[in-house]
Amino acid sequence: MLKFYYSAAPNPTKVALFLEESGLAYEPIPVDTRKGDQHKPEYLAINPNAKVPSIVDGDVTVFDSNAILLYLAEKTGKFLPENTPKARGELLSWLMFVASGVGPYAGQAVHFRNYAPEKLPYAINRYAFEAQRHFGILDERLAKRKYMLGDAYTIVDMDVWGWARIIPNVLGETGWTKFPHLKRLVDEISARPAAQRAVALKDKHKFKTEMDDEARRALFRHMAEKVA
Ligand SMILES: N[C@@H](CCC(=O)N[C@@H](CS)C(=O)NCC(=O)O)C(=O)O
Repeated sequence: MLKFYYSAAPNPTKVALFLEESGLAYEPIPVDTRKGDQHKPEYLAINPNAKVPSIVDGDVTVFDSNAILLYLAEKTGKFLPENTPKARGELLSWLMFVASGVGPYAGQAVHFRNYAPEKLPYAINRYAFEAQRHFGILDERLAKRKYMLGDAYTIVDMDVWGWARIIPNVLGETGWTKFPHLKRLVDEISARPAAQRAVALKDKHKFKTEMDDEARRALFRHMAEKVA
């Protein structure tokens, strides 16, 4: 059975959404990143980047959430747009936009807002600004169409949902006010039974919740090494 290495964080949760939506049988395997499971040799053999999510599907290993979404969509033939060069161009563009823009900027915005040991106004504002700018681009697109690629719910919507559902963590409590169209999409997806199962998946295992020294050592390894 397909093995799904996960935690409760945004990138694994969007893959959990696909797995739940598609009905693929899978075994969820917890990777407790606050305990440092991502750095264990057995996990590094699956994902040398020491992050979640990853999947092992028979003799196929895939890591990085966007690669996994595309792999699973192509494997099942589900949640893809029509098979034309134009639609595929849009699919790849928006998947990469989320992978290289939305995810990294939102992640760093959360880091500097909530976890950095010093509150650095420059860093907080830079990442919040860029996260807000990326969410704004999604919102503008969703003002003109029901889903990211048009009339059909696809892996791009799942990808967007994974990060947009935590907008209050990224931009603060008033974060939603500027993105009514994105909020409409997130609310619609969050109400789906598959999304509720994806969010509840974390309760199948006990994940550490404390952000203590062990967690900081595992997640913020730069704190122990001066590079620049
Ligand atoms: N590009 C990767 C990023 C994965 C990533 O950053 N995962 C986070 C959770 S959302 C993680 O594993 N954090 C633990 C760590 O950084 O040690 C993807 O899209 O899957």
